[in-house]
Amino acid sequence: MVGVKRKNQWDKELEQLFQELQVEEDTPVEVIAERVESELSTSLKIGFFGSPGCGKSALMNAMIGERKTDTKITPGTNVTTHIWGEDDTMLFVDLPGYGGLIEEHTVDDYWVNYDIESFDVLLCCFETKLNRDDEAFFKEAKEHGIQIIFVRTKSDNLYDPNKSRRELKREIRRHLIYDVFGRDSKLVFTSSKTKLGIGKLHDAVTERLDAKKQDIFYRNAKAYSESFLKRKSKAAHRVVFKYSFLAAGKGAEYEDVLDTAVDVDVVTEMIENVSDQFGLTEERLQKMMQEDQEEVEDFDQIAALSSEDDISEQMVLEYMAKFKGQQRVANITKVVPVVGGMTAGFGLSYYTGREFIRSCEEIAELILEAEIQEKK
Ligand SMILES: Nc1nc2c(ncn2[C@@H]2O[C@H](COP(=O)(O)OP(=O)(O)O)[C@@H](O)[C@H]2O)c(=O)[nH]1
Ligand SMILES: [Mg+2]
Repeated sequence: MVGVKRKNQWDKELEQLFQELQVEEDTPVEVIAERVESELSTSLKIGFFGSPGCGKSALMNAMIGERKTDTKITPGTNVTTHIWGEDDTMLFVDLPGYGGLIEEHTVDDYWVNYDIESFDVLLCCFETKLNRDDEAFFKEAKEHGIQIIFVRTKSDNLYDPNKSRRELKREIRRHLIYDVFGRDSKLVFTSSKTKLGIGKLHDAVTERLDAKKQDIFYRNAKAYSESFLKRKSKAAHRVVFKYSFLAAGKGAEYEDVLDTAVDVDVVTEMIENVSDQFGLTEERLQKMMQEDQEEVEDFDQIAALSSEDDISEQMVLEYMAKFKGQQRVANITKVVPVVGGMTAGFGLSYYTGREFIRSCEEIAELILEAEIQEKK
């Protein structure tokens, strides 16, 4: 029953996506390509403000899940931008805080030099307390309508022999945040060491984003809960849509093995992209191989496709070939209004991506369960 429900859900999503993109029977391929590109080219920019050593880098890793990153340093500043996602869509900007300002910068020009208005969310990280400059800065940011979340880092260290953790948290919340910034301020206690509060921080971030940017966050951030994982799958779906469209579009070659015109190179990129979004690293997969791999159908094949080394087109071709000629692929094709010879290739690529997401989700669920179990 679950399978049937899920299938209908997927098809509904596909239809909805076509509606959103205003794709009709006779929409030219170039126009659709353009819409698909713009659909996924939005970027999300999150700022991490705080003094050096307060735990910003560790927090980023906890939020993302120890994945490889590209970094870019803005000349003349101490600003490092960490970039994740396809088309550089998720940016974590390491803001130095006033303690890390380089000589020629002052607190006064921080706002302009660090382009504060450009952030979707600003995480104000602190370990013990905020200084007066920080307070003034965040009051101003709040007045400008910038979304701020206060993050008390290293909360595993929260300890006082005479007070409970709860009391300590309440005091911090009241005295450092509510009394200074108002009761509508958001404070999250996190520990990058124990991962305490990271899921809560994810929720706080997504609550402050519009649907498109939420999608970017769900795709790129590490799941700490089943509900986050579900949203991740849903968001991954859009990426699969994009790649399927590109794989079946112009330049796709007729593939004998698959009996359709499809660009296997693009599908390979899609597979890499999706596995990256689910954080299926070599290390995690290795661990699973020893434990409960029999719970996942075709685990070895999925693991090979998710490995961090280059995936061969041959492997992808074999994986795709399994779905060739299936009724369910034909069902997708029926939903696709695109004319021309690309419909079959789209259906097969899309179905492949969707099945791959499903397998990744299953594996990620098992990893998540194991991680939760470890903590107990
Ligand atoms: N106990 C504990 N230590 C942490 C935590 N996060 C970071 N640290 C430690 O604090 C130091 C500075 O962390 P880092 O992330 O580099 O701070 P940054 O300079 O703000 O990027 C490192 O030695 C980390 O190991 C945490 O959640 N708990
Ligand atoms: Mg750092």
